Amino acid sequence: MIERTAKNDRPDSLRAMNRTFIICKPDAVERGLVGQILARFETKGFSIVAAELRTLDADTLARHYAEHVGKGFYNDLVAFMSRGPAVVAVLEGPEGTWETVREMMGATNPMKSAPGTIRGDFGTEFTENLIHGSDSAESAAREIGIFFPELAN
Ligand code: RTP
Ligand code: MG
Repeated sequence: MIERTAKNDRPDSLRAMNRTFIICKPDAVERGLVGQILARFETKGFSIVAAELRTLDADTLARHYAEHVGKGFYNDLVAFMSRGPAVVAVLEGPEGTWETVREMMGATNPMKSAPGTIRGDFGTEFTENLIHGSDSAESAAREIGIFFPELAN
């Protein structure tokens, strides 16, 4: 027999779930904004299935930001991302959660991010833009594998 949950009245086995990976970057930790950032995702209805305060090293960042290695901003990005602890986390919600998380983050440049988004409400700096979120289902799987290998499929 399949159990139904009060929350959605659908069998859990039939409900397509999606996990995505986020980082509350070191500026978010320094500024004491992690609680507010995570609260937005929880209020939206996403679940935190893993979260840890972690200082990221250059090797891990090179894997995570492989697409940016060698770009003009890369050294500044690594210096920023490794200068203090970040909060790495995995969020779970319905299919397409990664995309909604990206919408809630706002555009990469906080000066161009819409009000109501995390970057739009909390930031002004291009590199120090508070939050990372996976940019596709494939990226989410890859990044969860880097940071939380115990959760990888
Ligand atoms: P993220 O990967 O961190 O979620 O950000 P994103 O997709 O919105 O932007 P992406 O193009 O992947 O860039 C990664 C991070 O590098 C920094 N950056 N600085 N100064 C610059 O020109 C520049 N360009 C990118 C930002 O921290 C950006 O989030
Ligand atoms: Mg990106």
